[in-house]
Amino acid sequence: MPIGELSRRIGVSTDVLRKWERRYGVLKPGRTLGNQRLYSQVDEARLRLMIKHVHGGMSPAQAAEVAAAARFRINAKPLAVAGGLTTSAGSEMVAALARYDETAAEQVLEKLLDTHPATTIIRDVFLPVLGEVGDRWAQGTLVVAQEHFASTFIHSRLLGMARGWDRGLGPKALLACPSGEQHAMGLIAFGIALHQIGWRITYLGPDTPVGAVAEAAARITPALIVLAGAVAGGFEGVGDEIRRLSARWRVALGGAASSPKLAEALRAEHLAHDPITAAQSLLT
Ligand code: B12
Repeated sequence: MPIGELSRRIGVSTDVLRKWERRYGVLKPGRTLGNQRLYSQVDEARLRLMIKHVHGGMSPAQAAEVAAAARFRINAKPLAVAGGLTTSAGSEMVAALARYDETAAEQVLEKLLDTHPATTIIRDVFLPVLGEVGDRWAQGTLVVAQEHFASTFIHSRLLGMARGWDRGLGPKALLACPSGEQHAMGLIAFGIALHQIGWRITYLGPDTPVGAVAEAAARITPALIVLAGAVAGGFEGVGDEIRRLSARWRVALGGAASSPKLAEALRAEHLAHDPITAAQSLLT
């Protein structure tokens, strides 16, 4: 990332960053072909550690030394989703869930987990299964009870895969669905993928007033806030509040309730594509 972006994420001016780089060697930027400095997630992690130690009472020089010596493991590789799943796992899972057979659905999942990364399973099995369940419910070939059973199964497994997503040293993302919005699974999938590329996730869940999101943001100072929803018109009712939020924070909108035009009107970014691809796009 360029220095301006790093400065915005960390909340330290570009002048100070340049000074720290010169004086303490805490940053090791790469260069573009045009010789512009480009900072990595590891640079960001070092800075965050340095700032933490400065706040803890160390001198900047000492804090920089500790941060420079620290070892970080940030997974900045593209997510392991290439290739995709071409098995019949999705249909087997839908069939098991339609007959309320949780054990059989779990067995399908367990087998997949032996051989595929979570993000592949989410993108190529969970999301299509949810789509199919929804379509079949709309067509009347699945009843509400089956739809709820299937959604709850996937919801709980997604939350299981999400455990520990607040750990690490990467930038923080604050995720929530606005008031009245219950469709949270796309957002959880997005958080799981984002964590895999190094971010730390704070998840407030469905039906969260935008004021509560602002309150949490003031406490955790996220580098990004993502609001997501599936119900058409879901963001419009809270448009003014979202605009206020975007005046202070980097805000992005995702899910079917968002569009590039709406996001622009709310001074937010629009996250296009499915949650996994959208998370991946934040690498660049
Ligand atoms: C599960 C589900 C529910 C569950 C949600 C539980 C939960 N914990 O999430 C429950 C039962 C609560 C529910 C309730 C309702 N639902 Co519902 N639900 C679904 C269902 C079956 C799956 C939704 C889902 O999670 N899909 C997985 C996501 C990832 O896929 P997706 O929604 O297609 O999203 C795509 C993109 O938008 C994007 N994306 C989605 N989220 C995000 C987030 C980020 C950050 C990013 C980058 C991208 C992204 O990724 C996907 C593409 O890969 C869909 C059917 C369907 N076809 O999708 C209906 C659906 C979304 N529901 C619908 C409706 C109408 C309702 C109800 C109004 C029904 C009712 N009469 O009560 C209520 C409203 C509740 C509310 N106020 O929010 C409609 C929405 C129509 C619309 N656009 O307005 C759908 C499409 C069903 C339909 N065919 O009519 N629902």
